Amino acid sequence: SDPTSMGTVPWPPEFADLYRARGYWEDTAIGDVVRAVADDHPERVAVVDGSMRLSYRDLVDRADAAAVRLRELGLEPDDRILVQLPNGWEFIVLTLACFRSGVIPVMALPAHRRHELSHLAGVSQARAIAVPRTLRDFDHEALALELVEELPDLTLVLSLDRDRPADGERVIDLAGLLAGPADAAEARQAADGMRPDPDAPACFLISGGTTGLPKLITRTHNDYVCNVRATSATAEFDADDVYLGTLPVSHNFPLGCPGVLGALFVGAKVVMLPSPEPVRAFATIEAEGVTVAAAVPAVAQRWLDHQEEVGGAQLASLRLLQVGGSRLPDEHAARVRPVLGATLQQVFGMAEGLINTTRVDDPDEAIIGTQGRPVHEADEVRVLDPLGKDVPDGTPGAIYTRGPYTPRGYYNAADHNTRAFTEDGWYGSGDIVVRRPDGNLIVHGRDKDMINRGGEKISAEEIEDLMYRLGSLELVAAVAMPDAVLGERLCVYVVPKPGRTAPSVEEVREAFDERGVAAYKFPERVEVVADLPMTKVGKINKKALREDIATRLDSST
Ligand code: J2J
Repeated sequence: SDPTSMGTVPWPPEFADLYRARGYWEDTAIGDVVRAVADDHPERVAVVDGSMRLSYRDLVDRADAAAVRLRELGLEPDDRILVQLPNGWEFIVLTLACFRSGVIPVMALPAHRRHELSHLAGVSQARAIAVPRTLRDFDHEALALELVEELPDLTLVLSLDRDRPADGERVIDLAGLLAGPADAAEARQAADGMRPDPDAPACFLISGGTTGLPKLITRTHNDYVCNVRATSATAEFDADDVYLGTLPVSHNFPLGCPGVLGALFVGAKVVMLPSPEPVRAFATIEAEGVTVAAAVPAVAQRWLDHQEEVGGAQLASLRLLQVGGSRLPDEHAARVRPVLGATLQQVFGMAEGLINTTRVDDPDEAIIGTQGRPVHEADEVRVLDPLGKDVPDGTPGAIYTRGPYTPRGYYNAADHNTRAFTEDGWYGSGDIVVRRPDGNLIVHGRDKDMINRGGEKISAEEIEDLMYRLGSLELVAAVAMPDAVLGERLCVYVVPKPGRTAPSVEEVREAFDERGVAAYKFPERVEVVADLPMTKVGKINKKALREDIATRLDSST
């Protein structure tokens, strides 16, 4: 039958029936949730982005008009559109238009380049790509047009230029597509007629996984609505909240945990910022009365330092700071309430599903020292030893999970699914956790070959493949090196081929840039060695290398 159901692993019927019977799955499309809020509060402000302010009515009317225009461009339900837009109102309207029309957005990052985009477009069989015309001196439109030449399914480029209409010949003007409707009632009726099946994919999120190139995670309307509602409950979101969207909004965390969608589900206001830089972020928090913001630990740390430096009451309205994506050191966690005057919510989540959070009224000890517990009563969590036996509370083990918003497989990845999921559908994230008797989890480490660079995930295997293509290397190992700001940075150990010299870190970075690799994946240190330590089973001993680089960094400071 259709390609989506072929590539997607459904929940077994007994689980689907249970989730539906209990009301965890509401059988409502995401677009209808927001439509209903807009009908109740049409005049409320939904989205603020610089001088642009969209009421709920404006927002849903624009989304409906855009849904109709997507259809007029020939995009059908289940067609994929690669979305690579910065944090702005346009991202929200386009995403809602997709949710209304059944066109599936593939959530790329602004930092992605040719290497990532061609992979994502290829795996998702994307028919369209939406980009800013240029951003930070990079010509996204030109790259998108090159990809159209190379990829048979990809035919449409939607280009966003806020200042002037994009050149209509080769590209579609995204600003025009997102303009309001000529006739709002007509657009709404047309969009209502496109309503997708709530069990169909709403969007494709990108895995921060461990194998070569990223996998796509299919999130259905039913599961994502459940995800948003459950995280909204633990963040205690309501209509008076003002959410600051400052992390790249195509990430699961700011998109739906509860994030932008959580705010729109309760009639709250979303404020979009292109960067979390503290001077502008603090001014925006003050001006818009922001109550909830989400940050990765590196951003939280910058905000803490900035507030200590400048003092003042700019953050008076901020009640909750969510921090997740990588481990927040306890000493910074302890500073959040005294310095920022906001409650900390630690968030240990994954685009694959399961979200854990501390609760607003938890004791400080739990808020500071744990990464929280599952947000939904139907989340199942097991902590297992290497033989697959449950470990007692207090003992580290690998986390496995199932639940109403944790899909049972990656998109079109049968082989990989057999490794990432158990036979009875438990997803193993590769995190090593300790569960306390009170249910709270502490992320203790991980058993996956990934570098977590300030919340951006880098697959070691992907980096090693890119390094081998340089041609001069016999052996390569990508490992995390400790960093005070980002937690981890990327270091590569290399053994040159006989008679060859190893490339310098500058040469490696240049080569990665030429291949069109996202800059956050550029190695930051190259260690040239004569050989690499091996484990007993003949694999490169990465643990030894991580310890080695930590010692080298220590002794050089
Ligand atoms: C330690 N490691 C963490 C934390 C994620 C909310 C928050 C984060 C993500 C996310 C997300 C961590 N402490 N607090 O999607 O909705 C690491 C773990 C995990 C991986 C998932 C959300 N929070 N991590 O980070 O899909 O290793 O999602 O398995 O990008 O990040 O990465 P990702």
